[in-house]
Amino acid sequence: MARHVSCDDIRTRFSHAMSDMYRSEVPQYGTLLKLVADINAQTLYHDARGKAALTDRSGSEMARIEIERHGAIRLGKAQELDTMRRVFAVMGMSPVGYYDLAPAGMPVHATAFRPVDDDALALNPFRVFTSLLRLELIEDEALRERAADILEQRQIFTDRLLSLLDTFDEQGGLDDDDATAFVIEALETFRWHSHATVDAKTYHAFHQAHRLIADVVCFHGPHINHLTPRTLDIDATQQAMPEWGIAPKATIEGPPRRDCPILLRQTSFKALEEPILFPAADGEGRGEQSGTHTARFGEIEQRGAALTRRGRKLYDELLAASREVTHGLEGETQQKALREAFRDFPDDEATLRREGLAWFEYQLSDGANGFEAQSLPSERGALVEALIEQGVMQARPITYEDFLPVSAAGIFRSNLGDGGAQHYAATDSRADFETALGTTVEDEFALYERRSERSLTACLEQLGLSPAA
Ligand code: OOG
Ligand code: NI
Repeated sequence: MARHVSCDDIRTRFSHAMSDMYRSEVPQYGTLLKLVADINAQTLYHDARGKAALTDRSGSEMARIEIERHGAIRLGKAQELDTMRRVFAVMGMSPVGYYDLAPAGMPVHATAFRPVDDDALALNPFRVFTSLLRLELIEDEALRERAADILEQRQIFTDRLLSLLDTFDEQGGLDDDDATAFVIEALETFRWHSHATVDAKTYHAFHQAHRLIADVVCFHGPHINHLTPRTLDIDATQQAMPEWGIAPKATIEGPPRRDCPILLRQTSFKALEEPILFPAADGEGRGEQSGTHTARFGEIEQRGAALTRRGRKLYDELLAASREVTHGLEGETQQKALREAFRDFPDDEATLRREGLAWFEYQLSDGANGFEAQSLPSERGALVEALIEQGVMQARPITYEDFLPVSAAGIFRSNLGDGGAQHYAATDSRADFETALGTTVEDEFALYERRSERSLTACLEQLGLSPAA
């Protein structure tokens, strides 16, 4: 039997193909890639911050940074999400985390498909933030039913892709020809279609209810709406954007700039107003009507350390509290107020580790033999600190691989324009999402914890110390 191509390989082929497609569809994305490459090179050259911005200064993260991207799509119905899960499974990507955007006024909930194993992440951490429209949040009953009917009729996957998914499930993999076909066919689902599937009147009715609804319901498929490269210095990139002819949104989402970067900082450039065509009402293709649609944009991100539940709680609290002082501020003034609001969040690695605020992974130092086992404490935390102090073991922060709901809402909003958001009552819809998905989403905290534990256990075993404690 022909050999199977690894899921990691298929993911990398696909992410390159997607990046090429998006660059030709949205030329500003190509400009953004150049700018980010430029800033990253400069940052690494001037060292300190650049290397500090990569949690793994030893190399594997340096290697992945150039190809690292995340994208986003918005799906319309449960069946689409379920099949999309199978598509991403072929690329070694699993659903991680649940993001409810309703409290932020977006009628969607979401997960992030991404690789979860250390090796796969090191090779290519390609992620896709995948939202599902919540039709039940459309208040007008007639409009809600209309949306459901339209979505019911569409098929966003090609027949060939569906049969390749069956092949993958039956054979447990794809051979080289099938993998090539898979990439080509899967790409079709993410392609932009300038023809709307509904007439202008219907489009405007959905648009009126919520711009997001029009974006999801009125097209042939869930066009990829942005692809995001990872920058090592988001402040410098944001600042340079206008010189490169790119207009960024006014504020950077997420935590402030720090010596030890945490979580995720993001900013985007405004969605383009693109020409679209509405089918003629006479059904004969005569008298197509032209219009415009804004959906696709560009974004950059800077990633820092993953936080523990405790660290995340502190982050969420400080962020919520910061609202009062940052409200209405923009640019550097906003960032300054945000930094001030975060001054109680420790900003050195040792404190983040000792206080259990961020996740770390461990490795033995070169020539880590000469340590004094007798004088070591038995309590786990004290043992870790003693080994680090003796220079036997090193700790480094684990990179945050996920998203932030408040930031995501800010990114959505910046593309929908003012007045895009609405008020939706908070409901617990995670179970509905998982039913549509056909599985439960993985808990991101558990993934980081496992990674940290695994690395520590390996170190202790190599030192002949009992990993239990
Ligand atoms: C997704 C926005 C969320 C991020 O980086 O937080 C996102 C969307 O607009 O569909 O991509
Ligand atoms: Ni994004």
